Parts: sequence; structure tokens; C-alpha cells
Amino acid sequence: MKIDDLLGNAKSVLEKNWRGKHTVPSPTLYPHQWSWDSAFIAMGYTHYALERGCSELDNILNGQWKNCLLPHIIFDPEASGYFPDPNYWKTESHSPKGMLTSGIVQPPVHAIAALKYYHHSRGEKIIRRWFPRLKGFHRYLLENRDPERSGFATIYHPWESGFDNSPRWDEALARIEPRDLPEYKRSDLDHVKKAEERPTKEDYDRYIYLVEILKRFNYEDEEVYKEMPFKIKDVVFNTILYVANKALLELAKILGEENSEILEWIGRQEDRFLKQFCPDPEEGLFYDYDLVLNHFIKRRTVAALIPIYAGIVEKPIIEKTVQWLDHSHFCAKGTCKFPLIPSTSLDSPYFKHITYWRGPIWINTNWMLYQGLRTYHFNEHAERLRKAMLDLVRESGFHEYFDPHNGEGHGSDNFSWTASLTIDLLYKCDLVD
Ligand code: 9WN
Repeated sequence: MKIDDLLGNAKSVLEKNWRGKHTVPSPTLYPHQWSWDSAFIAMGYTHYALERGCSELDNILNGQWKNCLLPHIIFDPEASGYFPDPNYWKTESHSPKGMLTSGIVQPPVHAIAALKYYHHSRGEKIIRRWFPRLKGFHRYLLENRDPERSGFATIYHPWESGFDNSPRWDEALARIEPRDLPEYKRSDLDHVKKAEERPTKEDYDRYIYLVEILKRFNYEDEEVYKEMPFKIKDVVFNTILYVANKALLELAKILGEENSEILEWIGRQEDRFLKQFCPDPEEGLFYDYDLVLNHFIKRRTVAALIPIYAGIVEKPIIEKTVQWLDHSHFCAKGTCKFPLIPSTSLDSPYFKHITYWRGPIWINTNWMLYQGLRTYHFNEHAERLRKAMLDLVRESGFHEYFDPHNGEGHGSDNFSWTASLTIDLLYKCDLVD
């Protein structure tokens, strides 16, 4: 694919996946609207199709619950072929009338996309409409999901992280014994080349068991928080939440809205980020915290590097993080065709080259690292990463994820956020094109 074709082809993927008001992540595997996907997708649209970017965010925000939870899926009643389907979740008493939604969240990328939308459109009226919803969602995360008032949200389910079967969750899931599971039939395996590209049956049993617990408590956070066997302060989710709080603050300033609550959230996160996620600043790696076992989850995955995206940690520590980018744990020069960071370190015992979040390269994680490298002015390194992402999609296409050894694409083809973030990278993510 030539560089000129790359932009056109990326736009064609989004065109193919556009469904009138929103974009599906994949035409086969994911036929509904997903929350963090939509925010990444909207960012691509801001460069050339503002009305689509607006509709994308409008539609996802329209699914917000009464308690301000922003569901991770808004179901399209016309679409089929995905499990768990809309009827499984039993969320009618929470979701807006007439809308079918799931009952969990995903990382809050939305305020970041909304600010980008504003910079491209100057559409004050639209961001005025979004602002209370975005703020409500952040408040939900920092109150209902943080009764400890640590400043960081807790996730209840691997799907909430967006990194579903990452080795980060292995220990927490291993101690869960699924009981009384309903009968269910997966549909994901019909859409991939090999079953090993997707999570195992043992993983799925646990995913379903955790949703069964949420359903048993009718998604009421107070009860859920006491009973949930999976409760984690996720380092990537909270890195994104911090960046999103900063974006929300910008939006508040633009709109002349009261911002003391947002400032308080940001202050708390700045004071406590290192203590919450970095047990050894000399090492320069960051880890999730398991609230049930009360310890850090020390796994070598891309998550350990993602806090560079927040710009919250002092540069001397981030310099150590950046050294890891070239380490053999990740993609050391020579061992991988493209110098990008895989989801799990190559020399860890749980690395699997084509299995979803257990090894493959994903574009959104490398995009976050790229942004962080720019924030700290590691410009050469950032440019290397950007070029490698573009080389990878030019050679392999817009897949969901890629084998780090040879760059071959896996999971879904025509994957929307791979296309939209490629568009963003072609514009160098700059605010003014
Ligand atoms: C469950 C849509 C979503 C992404 C997630 C990715 C995958 C779903 C699944 O697809 O998760 O939410 O069925 O595997 O892990 O990050 O948002 O693209």
C-alpha cells in the first residue's frame, strides 16, 4: 500500500463500518457500538468528517445510565451474531428508555476525543451538550467506583479494562470458581482464523460468572463493591482517566463552567499516582493493584509503560520507563519485524504471539505511547514509533492486532480503531492540520 493509498484505505474501512449514527469496531466480530472504540474512532473523524465524529460521541453518550455509568456496549437491535447479546445483560431498569446496553464500563477516552473535536470544530454548542454527561461519567468513576477516595477507579471485570485476556488478570481470575453458569454459546470463534486468537473457554466462563454477579445485585455499586471477587485499580484505565480529567478541565474553561470538582480529582491523582501504581520508581515500571489480594500485579505487559501517556510522572522516572521500550522484554531491535511494543513482553512465560492481549501488537496502545513520548519530548523515539505503526498497517492492513514476530494481522480485518488512529497518525495527531 502506498502512503497516499493508506489514508484513502483507512477512510474506506470507517465508511464500511459506519451504521448511520455510529461505527462498529468490526463488520464481523463486533456488530454493535463499543465505548472506548467510539472515542478512538471519533478522533480519526475529527480530521475529515466532523459530523460523523459528533454523531459517534452523541450516540455513545446517549446510552448513559441514570447513575451516569457509560455502558461499554450500545446494542444495535438490527444486528445479531455477538455474544453476550442484548437480552443477556438485564439492564432495562438502568438504561435510557428504548436503548439496549451492557452493564459495565470501558476506559474513559471520551473527554479526550471531545476536546479534540472542539479543537477542530470550535463547536461550543455541542461540547456544552456533552460536558455534563462526561463530567457525570467521571464522577461515577471517582465516587461509585472509588469508595476509598483514592483518586482512582476500580474495575469489576476484565472487559472493563479493554485488555480482556491480558496476563494481568490471570491471578485474579484463577481464584474465581465459576458456579451455576447459564448455558451460553460464543460467536466470536466463528469470525477468526484460529481459536487460539481468542480467549479460552476457562476465560469465558469467568467473564460470564462475573456478569452473573453484577446481575444478581442489579448493578448496584454499593452491593457489588462488597461482593465482587474481581476488584482492580487498573493502571491503563486510570492513566486514561487522568488524561481525560485534564481534557474535561480544558472543556470547563472553554465553556466557563465551574471546575473546582475537576481540579480536586486531578490534584488527588497527581498526589497519589506514583504510590498507587509504581512500587519501585528506580525500575520505572507501573502495575495494577489487586484490591482483593492487596498487592501489585507485577506482570511484564505494555500496561507497565502506558503511564507515560499521562504526563503525570517526573521525567527522571519516565526516562527509565523509556529505556524499557528498547529492552528485550518488549520488542528489542532485531527480534521483531516492526519496532513496536507488543501487549505482553516477548520473553515472559505467558507470551503468546497471536493470542489477543497476550502478545500481539495493538495500535491503540502504541498510539498512547507515541503521545506520551511527545509529551516528554522524546521526539526521535516518538517518530520511530509513528513510522513503525504506519509501516505495519501499510504492509499488513487494518487488522485488530498483529503478530509481533512477522507483523501478520489477526483477529478482525477492517478494524475501525486501527483505521481511525492511522488517520490520526498520518496527521501527526496535531490539533491543527
Ligand atoms: C468485549 C470491541 C472490543 C474492544 C476491546 C476488545 C474486544 C470484546 C470482545 O473488542 O472486547 O468487550 O468480545 O472480545 O478486547 O478492547 O473494545 O473492539
